[in-house]
Amino acid sequence: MSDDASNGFTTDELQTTDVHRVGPTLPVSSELAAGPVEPPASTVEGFIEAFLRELNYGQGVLLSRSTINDQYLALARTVREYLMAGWLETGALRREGDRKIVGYLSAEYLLGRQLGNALLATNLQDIAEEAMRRCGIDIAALRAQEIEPGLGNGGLGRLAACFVDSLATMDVPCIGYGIRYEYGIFRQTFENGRQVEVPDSWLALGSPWEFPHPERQVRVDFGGHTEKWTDDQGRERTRWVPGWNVLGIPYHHMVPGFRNGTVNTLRLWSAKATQAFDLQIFNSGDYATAVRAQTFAENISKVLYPEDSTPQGKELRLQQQYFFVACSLHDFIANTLPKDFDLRQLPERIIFQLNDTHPVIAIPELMRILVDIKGFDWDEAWDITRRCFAYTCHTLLPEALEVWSVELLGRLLPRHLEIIYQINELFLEEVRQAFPGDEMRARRMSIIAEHPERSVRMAYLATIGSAKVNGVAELQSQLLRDKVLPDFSEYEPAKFTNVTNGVTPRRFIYLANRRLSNLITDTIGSEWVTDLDRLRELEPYADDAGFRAEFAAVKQANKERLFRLLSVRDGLELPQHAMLDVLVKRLHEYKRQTLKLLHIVSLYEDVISGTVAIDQVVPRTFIFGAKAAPGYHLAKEIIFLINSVAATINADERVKGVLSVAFPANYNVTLAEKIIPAADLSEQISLAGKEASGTGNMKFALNGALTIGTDDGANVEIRQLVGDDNFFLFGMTEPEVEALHARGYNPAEYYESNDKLQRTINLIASGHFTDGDRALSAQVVDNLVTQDPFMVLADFQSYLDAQARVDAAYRDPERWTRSAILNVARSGFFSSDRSMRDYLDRIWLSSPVE
Ligand code: 26W
Repeated sequence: MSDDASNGFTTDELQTTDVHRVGPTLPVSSELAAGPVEPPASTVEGFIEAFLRELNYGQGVLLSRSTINDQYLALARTVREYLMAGWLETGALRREGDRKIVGYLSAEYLLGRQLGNALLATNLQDIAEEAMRRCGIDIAALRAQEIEPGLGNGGLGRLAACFVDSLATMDVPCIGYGIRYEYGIFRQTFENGRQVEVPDSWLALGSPWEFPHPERQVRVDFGGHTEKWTDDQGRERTRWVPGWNVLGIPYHHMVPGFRNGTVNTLRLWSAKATQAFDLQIFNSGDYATAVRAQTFAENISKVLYPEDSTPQGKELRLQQQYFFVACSLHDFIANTLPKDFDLRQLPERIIFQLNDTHPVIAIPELMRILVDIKGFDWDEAWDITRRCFAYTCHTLLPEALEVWSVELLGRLLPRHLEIIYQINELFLEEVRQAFPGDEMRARRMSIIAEHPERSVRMAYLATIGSAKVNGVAELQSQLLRDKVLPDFSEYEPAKFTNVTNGVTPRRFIYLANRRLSNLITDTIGSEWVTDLDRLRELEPYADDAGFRAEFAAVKQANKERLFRLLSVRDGLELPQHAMLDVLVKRLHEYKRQTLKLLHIVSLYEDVISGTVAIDQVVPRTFIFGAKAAPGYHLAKEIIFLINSVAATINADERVKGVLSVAFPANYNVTLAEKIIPAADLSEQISLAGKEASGTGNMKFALNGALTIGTDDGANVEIRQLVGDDNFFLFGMTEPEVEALHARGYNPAEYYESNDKLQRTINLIASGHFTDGDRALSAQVVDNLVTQDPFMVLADFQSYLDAQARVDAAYRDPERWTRSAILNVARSGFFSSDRSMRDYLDRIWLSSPVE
């Protein structure tokens, strides 16, 4: 085996930066802490000392002169110190051991705030709070100072964050790899009811949670062409002669396990211009041009694409994907494995989990490393590669399946395109052998699509190049096999499996809902935090009136906390004693926010038309939270309409205190942690067969909300577990949806034949909510009545009927609370710890370290 050094991992021309810090020794005034104490003692006094040291010597200010930001940064760095020994130890164990490591490859991590989680993991919550109090600081103000790293769009990014939390808590060796976007998901504001996007400068006030390692930079190549050459054994080889390159700088984040001493690493890559870039391409002696070149390179990690499920096929996005994947593979092979590692053993040391298709270019990249650089034969390299990857598919929408045009891929990554062609050729040969004469099948299964333009189907490449393929809930995994990848599942049935998603109970119960956590722990002990099946032990308490009263009091207190926040944050004044009915998720037609809107308007119309007396209406407060992709026009029109309906209803004296609608801007993880614990009713109302899993649905159930939902995604499993009596099911099933499609769906028929639906839509169309301007609601209305691609009108009546059952149940508070308790007690399955066990058993084929 020979190394081709011209095109690999040479860093000899790159400077490294060795940094070391020398601490001060002389106290300057009585306000200063004494010299460094190590390790920080887990006492209030020890914590204060460490905090003041960070404030003085880290941040460079005196307590009396410090800003909230100074205090926040010092507090964060103090907590960090408590994690440091565990981090160093975990790292050393990983390097020395020979255990299989999970390399989680994800373009998104929607982490949420870090301070609370770090305090929780270290069990320092009470100590830190008391320490701050003694310093005259309200810790809540410091918590509020943190801008959450919003490095993801929604479900997929949040799932990645839950998974790395669980792996650390379960002591599973894992490196999370991703991109350090300088700007995460945009901040949403409303102007006259319309969404306006503001850049999310989450790094503006400094991030104490990241550790930059410029000395561990990696060079990533792009463009150029390929050449053939003959090695000293007479074999024909290929070399990539790139056109330009950038540097990847790793930023390390701690991923602490829950009080187990394990701290795994999240490694996020930031792009930096290389000198080579400036010189080779743009060296015209023109400073402005040179700087432009730098900007070009650094754009790669500048901003998260806010498109959720509609890939635009943009060049920069492919650059992002290859950039982080190339950095990550290099990092693992060159820096994490021992120098003399035999790469034939690679599948024993790593499994790269592909979080959707975004990192799938890693498959040809590993082939390139093995074949072109390390000199492996193709067949041996392919055998290794296929055992190093596993692919998770997170969607059922055809438009969300990524494809890259051959033209673009060939221009940006010419060698990778050749490798993809080769993979495809050999694969199709196998298929033809297995199904002689079935040329149509071979064409269907080709990685290369011919129409509408020649392009690379990344889901096919992922499936062919992976040891396992999984969906994220039972129903979606079945549909994945039957509808999305039927030829592949027929060809290799054993490759396909399901792992139902989960959420971390640390963040979404313990941190977000302290009151409920305390009640649970007082009742069944604290083991549930890392063994969520233990929640079952709460079941008998559903019949205990005393427990129900305490449970209901927790819910009420959470509502009041939320209302205080929404009052300060959004100027919203909400009634204290209405049912809290919540729909929070990305804005998308398939998620059917418009169905919820029709329900609200129908209730309102009932009252103002005199059909229903106001005292017959169960008081409800509706909460929406949703960001729309900036280029998704109809989604933005829907946001405008929700805001218009909210403004009209909230201002109408006829329904005051009975119907209220709140749409706080900028729904994110931080806000979710406040809204979910307060919710009574969880809306999971996607068209059956469209939502892959959903994870918000799990968070609500675990926090004691009842679900009204369709038979879609993980709703199916939630209903099976909590029982039909504790779940409000409505709508068509997936086969019914298919059948209606096949018959030919005509929404107008539903409009014509349902009087209530007609009155509801007519009220919206009349301009009642838009100051009489009918044009302002026309796009949404016309879309519903004439197209309705997600069959809102077809499910309308069934939804209303289910909502009537909700009202009836809510009128009986004891019955409602009983159901809510049973939802908590029976949802332990939805811990992401269980998801991780499933991945270990079915996909990664290794068990956690002791
Ligand atoms: C722009 C390209 C693109 C394509 C697909 C961006 C993002 C996607 C994702 C697949 C969208 C996504 O977040 N999917 C969600 O993944 C969650 C975690 O598995 C599921 O719970 C949601 O049902 C699914 O929509």
